[in-house]
Amino acid sequence: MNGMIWDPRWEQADRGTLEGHQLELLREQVKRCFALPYYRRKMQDAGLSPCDIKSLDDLRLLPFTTKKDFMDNYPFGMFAVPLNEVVRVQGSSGTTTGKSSIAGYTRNDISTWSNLCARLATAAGVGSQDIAQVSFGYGLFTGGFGLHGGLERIGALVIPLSSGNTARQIKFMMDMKSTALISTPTYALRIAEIMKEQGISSKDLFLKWGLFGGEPWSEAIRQQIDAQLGLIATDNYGMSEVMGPGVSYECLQRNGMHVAEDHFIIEIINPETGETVPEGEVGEVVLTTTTKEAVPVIRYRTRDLSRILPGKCPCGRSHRRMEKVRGRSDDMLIIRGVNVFPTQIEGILLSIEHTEPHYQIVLTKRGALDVMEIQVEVTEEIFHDEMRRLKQLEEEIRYRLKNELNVECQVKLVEPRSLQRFEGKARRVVDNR
Ligand code: DLL
Repeated sequence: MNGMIWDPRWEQADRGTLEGHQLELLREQVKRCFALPYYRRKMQDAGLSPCDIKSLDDLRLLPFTTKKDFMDNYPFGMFAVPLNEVVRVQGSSGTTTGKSSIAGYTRNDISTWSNLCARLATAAGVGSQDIAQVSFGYGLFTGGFGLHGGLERIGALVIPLSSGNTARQIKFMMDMKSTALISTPTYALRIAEIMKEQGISSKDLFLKWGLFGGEPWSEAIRQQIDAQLGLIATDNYGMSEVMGPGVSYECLQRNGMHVAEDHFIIEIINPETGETVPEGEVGEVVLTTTTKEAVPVIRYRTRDLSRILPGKCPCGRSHRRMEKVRGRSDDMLIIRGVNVFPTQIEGILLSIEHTEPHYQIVLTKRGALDVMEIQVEVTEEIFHDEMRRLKQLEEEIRYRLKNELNVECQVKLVEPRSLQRFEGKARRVVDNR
């Protein structure tokens, strides 16, 4: 299935044109950054001046930018224009550090951002005839305002509900006949759960498209959302330091997220050495903006792990695709020497019958040993079943995790609806070590 393309000139540009454009923009941006004390110091420390950037490969000479740089220069130290040219700030959700990094936008930046979110919405199937319910939080978080701008730009009817008050979300979906839902995947599942409690099925709704992002989610969760809400769920990715949503997005082929390469340059590096990994290998995503005015960023280390997918996408977009993000390198759990991501655990849990997509990973220490307990809700039906069946289920989960991920863990089946629910991004791991 292929939908429309919002900006065919750039989304379908051939590689040569695209790379020529990237280089031209990069050189201009490096010049602009050199005028900033923050970047000038970093570049001078590396013995570089803007004229050293002669090819796209020379990007590798430039120093990285990290979240810490945003923190150290909080709130406006990374801004490249006078504050009177900045029309808005947004910020990160602060889940990692508890502190927000502040991103600023000029009037042009806001326009570019809306355009990029218009691309992602179009790629996900949405058009001017759609009624789009935005259930991302509005506020500093970039999800709400970002998608809002893009959806308005394509002419969809936008309902800016923000997240929360799930019963009202469902009422609006029915009353207004919303055709697109925009939220975190976690919140989409929560909406589906409350619908079930209220005896409402996807057939009572009008949803066709689901635009989800902001956190890692497995293919197994996607299938559940598709089925429970009766829509086509697509993934999209971004972070406030770089822009917000709109950095990369899936088309209806749902086989990786097209990176908006006319605005961002993507690199995949080995997080330990900082070197670029061979094409197609998994590593840390590093992004450079090429058109942002207020807060241009050079080689931002996202900590997110992904890879560039080979081959062309049948949708006709030429921009390269990155694989669904597995998680942040800081989310990776190391349990008795074995590395594992919560999304991998999620994939296995959901492939087992009688489990619900609500789980929590609790880490504790017993002496020097790490102990991982996986608490997972089971279906109503099995919860009231005999002990033997519950024990079997527990055993099956433990066996699959050991067999497929090589992790030893304890499994605790818990009552339906007993674990915490989230209206934005989920927090799956409780670390009591
Ligand atoms: O989450 C921006 C966004 C909003 C993207 C809505 C898509 C939709 P931050 O709050 O700054 O910005 O968090 C950025 O969230 O570095 C990833 O670790 C994670 N993340 C965002 N989208 C995805 C995704 C927004 N599709 C951080 N898959 C990023 C996996 C994601 N992780």
